Amino acid sequence: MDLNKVSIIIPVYNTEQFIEQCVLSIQKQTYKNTEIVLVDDGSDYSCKKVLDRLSEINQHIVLVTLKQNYGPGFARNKGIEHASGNYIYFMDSDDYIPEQTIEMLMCEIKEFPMIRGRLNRTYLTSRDAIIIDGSNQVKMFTDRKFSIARHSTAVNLLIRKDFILQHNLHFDENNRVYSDLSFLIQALVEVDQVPYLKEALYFKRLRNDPITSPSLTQEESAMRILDYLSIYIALRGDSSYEDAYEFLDNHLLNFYRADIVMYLKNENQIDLIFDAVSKTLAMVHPEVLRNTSIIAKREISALIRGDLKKFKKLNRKHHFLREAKWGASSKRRFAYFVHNRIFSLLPLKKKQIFIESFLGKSYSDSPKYIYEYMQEHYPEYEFVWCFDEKREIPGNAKQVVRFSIPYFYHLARSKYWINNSRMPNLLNKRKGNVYLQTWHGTPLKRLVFDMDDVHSANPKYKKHFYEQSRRWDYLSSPNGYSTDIFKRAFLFDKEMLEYGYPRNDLLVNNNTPAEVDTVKRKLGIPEDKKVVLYAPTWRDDEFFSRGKYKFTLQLDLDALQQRLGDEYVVLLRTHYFIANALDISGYEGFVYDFSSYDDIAELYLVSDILITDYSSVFFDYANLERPILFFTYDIEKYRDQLRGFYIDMEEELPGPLLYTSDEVIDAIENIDEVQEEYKEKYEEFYERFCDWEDGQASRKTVEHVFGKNK
Ligand code: C2G
Repeated sequence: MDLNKVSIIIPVYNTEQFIEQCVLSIQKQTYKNTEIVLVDDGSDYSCKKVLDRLSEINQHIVLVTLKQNYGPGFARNKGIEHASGNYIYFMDSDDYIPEQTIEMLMCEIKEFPMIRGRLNRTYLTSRDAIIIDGSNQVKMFTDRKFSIARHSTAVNLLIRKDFILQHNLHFDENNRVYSDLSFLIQALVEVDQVPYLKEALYFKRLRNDPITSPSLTQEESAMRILDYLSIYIALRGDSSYEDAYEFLDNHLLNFYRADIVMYLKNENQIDLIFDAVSKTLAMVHPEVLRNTSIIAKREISALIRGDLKKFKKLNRKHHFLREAKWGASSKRRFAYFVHNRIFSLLPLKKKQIFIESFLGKSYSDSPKYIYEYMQEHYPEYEFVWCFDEKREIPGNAKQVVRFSIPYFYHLARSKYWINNSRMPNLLNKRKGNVYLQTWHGTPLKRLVFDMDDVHSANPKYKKHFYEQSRRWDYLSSPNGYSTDIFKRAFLFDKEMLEYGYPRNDLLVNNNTPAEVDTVKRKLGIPEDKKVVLYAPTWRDDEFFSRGKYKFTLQLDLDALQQRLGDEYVVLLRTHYFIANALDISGYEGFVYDFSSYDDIAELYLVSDILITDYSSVFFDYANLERPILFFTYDIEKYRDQLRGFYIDMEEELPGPLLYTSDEVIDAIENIDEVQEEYKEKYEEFYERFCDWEDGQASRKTVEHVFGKNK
């Protein structure tokens, strides 16, 4: 018999998106004597197909198929029955391990019945091993051995099979989310100590999309809480686990503080779990309860007594106190607290509009054009503009600085919100508030729920986006193509305003030589030179910190100046997320940096040629029917790793893809030929994306939301 074989047990339920990577990470292990027991727990056809294919090509896979979905506890028990190795190792099907994990654990298990490695939570699809300190020091858990069960998961645990059989260890088959806890407690009461090796890593995937594809523990439901309570009751009521009682009691109290309290914040949910929580807490040893805070003690005592009325009263008061405590911890939090708890109680101002563009960074985009239209035609409305600093703008709007107390005050009191990007997720939307979301571009790059991995600085992007977009009442769409994508990628099902973009009215109404000259003078650029505008987008993986992205200029300004300087000037315009300034010293009179200029629409108007990459700017610029070049030096990375696109860049764009500065310059020198070559594609593109723009989008949008003005 092969004494050193490790059977890796993986229950699988509809994780076709992740399972291949999980298996691949096992194939790459430096420890080769393994078998993979995949237990298909009643998955759908598409996942079954992946499992069949995997087991066909890998002779180390044992595929066990269950007729229906029994849950991970049953599946893991079945896996143990089918395992032929002397050692068992547990994984979840959406996780993966670095190459040396199994080898390290096998090296250090020695005579112990089991050994545990470290969990590392990640939002990413692939990560390299993190070398911790390289010393491979085993830590022995003796008095605190139960803390091995702290995360309620058996993954990254290597355990002898004969130990499992000898003690009849099994996973709870009735519990969907917390079945591992029973297995771990049964195992831990049988040993005096457990070795732990922090170098033996395991990557536990946090799903970046807890909305459409939550993992079991991401489900926010009464069911998950009731599952937890039932496993606690089963274990705590069994005298063979007496050694674990103190650990279990503390575990329950932590669960109470982290999960139950949050769930009960919504008062409508109290009745759903009150009795179960009450019964469970009554089992906790009074000595353990003594260590909790006064707030928790009071609540728990009402719960244990089953006094629902008292509990509801305390719950309300305590949530207020918890929020106040949170609010006292920083200036910004205090402002949120005051907004949600105080300003939101004041009456709504029915004719007040709170308006913002690009996170308060500029006076621009559709909000600007809606504002200017309403200034003229709807004078009875009052506006509060939000900026990051005070600005000169037309009209008589109030101005507030983003995140200041007046900002929160006016947000709470304005009946209407108009915004082209996102509002902070900690804000409560009031009953009666009407939110017009104008968004800021026809999508080329995949958006929110159409994205797989999220590489940007905020890994909770999808969840936050979902919560924020639930507040939108109206969404502007520039074309039919965008309507379809917005519905799907934003999970938006309220009113779509299909009138084109208010921000593009200028391009339709003011595209005359006289207007162009006026804007050129305003910008301070030569009227006798042609203009090239370079407006690239941002890169998700290049950032200093959240919201502060980096951009490195790849255009060779020397070469551009040498070959084009007599005829052209270049306007540089980085995306509003870009935090670093570009160095253009030495190019005065040829290169102009308009990165912090308010409104890009005015830059479009004066430009003879646009160069961009994956930015939505070209969809708008195409309204002018002028030439567009795509400087896509990093297209492979951008398309294949970072975002992925909705349209086929090679086939459908109205201009050429260029990869070097020389190619860009050649194209500009031969711009007439380029235009001729792309004529047909440009026409098709224009029809598909610019068709709705008739210069009336501001009016139509405003009339839809605010009604026609008599
Ligand atoms: N923008 C700009 N200057 C740039 C790039 C963009 O002023 N150099 C403005 C344009 O109005 C553009 C908008 O910001 O349409 C959005 O920029 P994108 O580069 O397309 O990137 P992003 O902000 O990620 O939005 O559906 C659209 C997508 O969400 C893209």
